[in-house]
Amino acid sequence: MPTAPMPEFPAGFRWGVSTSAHQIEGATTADGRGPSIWDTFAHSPGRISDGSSAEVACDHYHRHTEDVALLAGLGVSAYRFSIAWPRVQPAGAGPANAAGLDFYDRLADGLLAAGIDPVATLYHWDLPQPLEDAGGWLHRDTAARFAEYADLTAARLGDRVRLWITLNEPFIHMSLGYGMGVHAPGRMLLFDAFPVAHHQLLGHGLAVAALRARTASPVAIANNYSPVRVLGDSDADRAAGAAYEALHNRLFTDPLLGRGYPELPGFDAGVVHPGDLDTIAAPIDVLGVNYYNPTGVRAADEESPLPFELVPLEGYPRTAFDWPVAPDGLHDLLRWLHDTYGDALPPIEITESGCAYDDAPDPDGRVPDPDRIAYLDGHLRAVRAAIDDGVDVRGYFVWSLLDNWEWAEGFTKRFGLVHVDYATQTRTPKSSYTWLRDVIAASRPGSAR
Ligand code: PNW
Repeated sequence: MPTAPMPEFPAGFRWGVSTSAHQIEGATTADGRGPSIWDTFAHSPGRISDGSSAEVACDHYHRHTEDVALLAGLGVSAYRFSIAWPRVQPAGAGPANAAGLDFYDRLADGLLAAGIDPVATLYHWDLPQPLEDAGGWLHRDTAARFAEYADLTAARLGDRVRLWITLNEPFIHMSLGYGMGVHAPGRMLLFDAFPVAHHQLLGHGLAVAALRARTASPVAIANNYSPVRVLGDSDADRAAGAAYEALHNRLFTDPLLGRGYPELPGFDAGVVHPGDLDTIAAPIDVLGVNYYNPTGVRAADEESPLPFELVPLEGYPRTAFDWPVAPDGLHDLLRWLHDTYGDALPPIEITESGCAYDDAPDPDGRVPDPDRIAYLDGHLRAVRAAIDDGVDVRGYFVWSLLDNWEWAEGFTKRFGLVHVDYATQTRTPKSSYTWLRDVIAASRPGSAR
């Protein structure tokens, strides 16, 4: 699909792709790995739309060499993967399981040999089940356990990981995992899930300190953000927009950047101990931004338990997930972060951006995905426009390298630049892979553009 030439990105701009351990690795009992909350959740009837689990997934645990070759072929300068806590500490506590860390050792070495920076996320939602049995992220002690795990992992990989990311999307983990029960661990606590926010942030702050003691590499967190579109122009609509803004965009950012918690109805400050806010506000080097779409918000009915109502946005094309395709939302979001946090805002890297479509091989064995090309083209231009506005964006990671196990949606949503036939584990680069490869190559210094 022809697109106009991509505008230039600053020298040193980091091009990458992202994955997460539980969505691609499989091998869930290999080499001493313990069970995570997602193993338990997927084996509970009715939780996953296609009844699948991630026991095999993309079998990346055994095929990482082939997958690193796909990364090298794409020409990315970085690869963001996550480390499975239950491989490193099968019971969530105690000494490191060396065999589990060996896998990430091989992966990091393979990446470095291919000239690709390893970017490691410590926690992409796969809590060791024994920690959930003890209360999970509702329990303050989980934050200390997380820092211990960070220390063990950095002791082994600290010399090779080029950027550490503590948590992935703590908002989604809290809201879908503990608030609404549609993700693991499947708890439906609504606003009683707020302690999960604080304990994740506390774990982040403690892990930053643990990482600083082990490595000189930069440290980040990956938050997801959704620019708020207020529908309606009453004071009640605007108040609803502000409430949703506080919940989705500020709850996990204000305290990180030294502002304490935003006002939130139902937030019980009793879990916040003296000193916690200082721990949480430990300086980070990069803010990871995961962006998928904006959110339409208006005032809720009187009877609603929520201080807002979420409304589907009209007038946008939609992905196979029914999410609106809105590159303008990414531009708005980056400006919002810049305007809201000013000098407190560290440099940004887009740590996830991508889309699901029903991609399938054609009779010639190719996988054309013009909608994904249009999606990436639009979102990269939005990043470029934000840079022109003065926002310091240093990198862009596509979600995802491979089609993979999309949590409660099982194998039904394909986000990859590379198609995976799960029956045979055959990988087929889609047309978006070739397109992105060419965009990256054209952006390299010295390329004839
Ligand atoms: C992110 N929402 O999750 C995750 O970091 C990835 O693991 C996941 O595969 C990817 O986005 C695509 O879903 C999200 O409901 C899950 O708004 C749900 C939402 C957003 C992000």
